[in-house]
Amino acid sequence: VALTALQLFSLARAGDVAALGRLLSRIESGADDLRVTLAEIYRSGGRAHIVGITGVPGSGKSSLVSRLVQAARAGSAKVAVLAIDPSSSLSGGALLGDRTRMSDLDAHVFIRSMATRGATGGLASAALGAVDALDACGYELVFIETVGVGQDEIEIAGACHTTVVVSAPGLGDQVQSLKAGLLEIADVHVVSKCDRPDGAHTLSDLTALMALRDRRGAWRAPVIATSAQTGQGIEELLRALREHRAVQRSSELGPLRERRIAEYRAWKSAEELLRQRLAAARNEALAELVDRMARREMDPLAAAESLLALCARKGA
Ligand SMILES: Nc1nc2c(ncn2[C@@H]2O[C@H](COP(=O)(O)OP(=O)(O)OP(=O)(O)O)[C@@H](O)[C@H]2O)c(=O)[nH]1
Ligand SMILES: [Mg+2]
Repeated sequence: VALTALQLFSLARAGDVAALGRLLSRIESGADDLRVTLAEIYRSGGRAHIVGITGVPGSGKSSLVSRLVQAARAGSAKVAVLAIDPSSSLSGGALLGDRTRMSDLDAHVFIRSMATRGATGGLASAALGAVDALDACGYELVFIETVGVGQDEIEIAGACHTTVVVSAPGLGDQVQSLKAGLLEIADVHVVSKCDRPDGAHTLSDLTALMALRDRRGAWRAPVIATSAQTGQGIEELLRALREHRAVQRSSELGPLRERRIAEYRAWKSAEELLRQRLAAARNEALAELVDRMARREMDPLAAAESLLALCARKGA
């Protein structure tokens, strides 16, 4: 018997990890019966600390997260990782299997990768919906790893309580994350792979760059040197994440961030809804509109207005 999304959610909340996995698959594929469940999930969330980890390809994000998970688990938190994997749309199944087996080792760690662009094309909503589900299921610390390339991926990392931007030595230009426009969104900077001899150079470049920005206020983004190989800086990073959350909780930064995230999500959802409805309206009415335009009986803007009017009717 196929379980409904709501049933899967109840099971997942009660600790059924397989049910949680199936629920996330449905969220990823944008299943039809999700509406009520997603609303219920959103209502029951709000306790987890959501941490976005981003950086250019190969900067060491996954290795760092794996260390962070170990360190956080030692402090006995329930930890989840959602990796937004740009390549896994091709190799999805296999990769997912691997990740699931990794987390089988520890019942309090849940690791999952999500392929870029599921059926509905709404990457941000699917990813953040999945994070809501992890939050509602009692994971206290949730990491989202996204590659810092592409608008959605960067925005997702920014739509978290704490955003970590990973820079690494040896990837060409001194600080590639600067070029990628990532440094702006960092609450915490990491220079990874500091076991490498060229790590010191990247570290001093980034520190110099950050010193130029005199950001006043309750929080100033620290620069932390780490190595996934030796474990250097991992505890310090974990402390910085917790400190950032504590500062948010005791200042205006917390409510401000919550509102910023909520605004982004409402906007993103509206965009996705509109895109879906436009696609439906297009199937229904575009052929006729195009004919009329071809005969010059209708102009492009009037055609657009007709399509939008059809969308509005669908929403009603
Ligand atoms: N020397 C050294 N190498 C590292 C360290 N962390 C990661 N690497 C290497 O850097 C490469 C990329 O590491 P990943 O952790 O997969 O990096 P990523 O940012 O998750 O990569 P993508 O998800 O593909 O963007 C691998 O070859 C790692 O072995 C480190 O602390 N020290
Ligand atoms: Mg990775």
